[in-house]
Amino acid sequence: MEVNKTCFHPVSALDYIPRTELEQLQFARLRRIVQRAWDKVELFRSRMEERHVTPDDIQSVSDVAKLPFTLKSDLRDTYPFGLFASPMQDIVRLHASSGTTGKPIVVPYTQKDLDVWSSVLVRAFAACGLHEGDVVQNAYGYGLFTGGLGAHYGAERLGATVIPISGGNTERQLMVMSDFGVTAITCTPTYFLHLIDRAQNMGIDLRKLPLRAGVFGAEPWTESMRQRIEQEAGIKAYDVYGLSEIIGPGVAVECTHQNGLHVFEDHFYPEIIDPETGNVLPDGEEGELVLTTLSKEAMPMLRYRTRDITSLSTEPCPCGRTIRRMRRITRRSDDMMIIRGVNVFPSQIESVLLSIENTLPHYQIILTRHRGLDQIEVQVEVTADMFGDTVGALQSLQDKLADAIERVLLIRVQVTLVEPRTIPRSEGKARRIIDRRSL
Ligand code: DLL
Repeated sequence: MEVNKTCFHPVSALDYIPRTELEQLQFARLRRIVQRAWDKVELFRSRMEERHVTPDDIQSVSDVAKLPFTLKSDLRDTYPFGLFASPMQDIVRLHASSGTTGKPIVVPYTQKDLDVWSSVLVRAFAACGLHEGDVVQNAYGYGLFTGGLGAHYGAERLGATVIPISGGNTERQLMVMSDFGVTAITCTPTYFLHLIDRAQNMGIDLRKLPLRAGVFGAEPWTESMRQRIEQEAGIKAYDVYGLSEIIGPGVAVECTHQNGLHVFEDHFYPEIIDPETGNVLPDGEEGELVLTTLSKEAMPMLRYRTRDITSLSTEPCPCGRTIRRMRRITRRSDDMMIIRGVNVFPSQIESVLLSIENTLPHYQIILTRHRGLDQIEVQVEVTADMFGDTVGALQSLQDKLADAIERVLLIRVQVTLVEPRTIPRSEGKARRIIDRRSL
């Protein structure tokens, strides 16, 4: 296949590597990482011993399936440094992410890990059509969250001019965007929607600015959100995926064809499993994404269960990249709500809301329990002019939404229409579900 290298950066060559060579590289790296995990991390060694597996049992890439899974709870149970495979003097950076309890999980990097991280982000940005000379407004949060510093070093290494503005202070974001010749932005998709909102309020037309691309991730978003962003800001919106336990942003990214995220498989080996049985599923089937780091020194991860639901595709992409693609992640195996016995995913509600006119992409799902019965209320912002309309118009929109949601979820929900900007905004990930059922 003809390789379209219009957005090519030298490190991107690995994106186009023939698959047989890729597999050899993956195999060599897998053997090394399994040996490292065995030698340096007590938990990995004991888990492997329980399964009667040693590093010598890894004779091909598919032997990864012989290895035990690693769970978020393993990081919690070994908090803070129990899974580290490098001594502290070799660790040059620590980040952290929320755990399942009060304590965060801690992720370490050696200098080489940081180099790998920047290199995958260079490949990610290049895949989105960014290049040397771009002016990148990095509105991911700086700090323990991996988004800010991760994207920062990647964009710098790409040769872009980076504006390390971090999240928040929306008016200043818009001033910088208007005055500094910003050509690309990185932040969560919901925060960008908020920027669009505020820009409209301040009379700024984002479509008239040089801004041409956004690299959005850190939370699930939908095709309808992409359409709104692209139309209202006049940019191309790309999806970037990652997680702290593996490296941070830069595990997978869309190319300019916007049809699935290419996984940087030479560093992160993906598998899809059935979340119930743990069995590996073939490419094309939907299940839980499991990732094994192939080069991480400070904290190798063996078969980390991400809880993110997706599928892998080996279909060739018109961009010519040989690395596999994963479908965008719209749900996790653990954000499922069970409401009156029915499984409900917030992304299902979101796509209904966005498909109906006069709604804004800001909503919250509030779960309560009344006399043993789960109640679900969906609060959604609607355009300001709806409130200037008759009560009848509001009522009919409310009914229309409730009907549309019922058709998808098979349960009746209470829909409450609220005025624009009443739902609390987040500078990072939007808080979509408020579960008051246990109170
Ligand atoms: O969110 C890393 C990141 C930063 C990714 C900036 C992209 C951009 P964590 O805080 O550890 O790391 O959260 C990881 O967020 O398991 C997914 O459930 C979710 N997530 C991340 N990116 C996406 C995405 C960062 N593009 C968790 N689509 C992951 C859907 C995403 N979900």
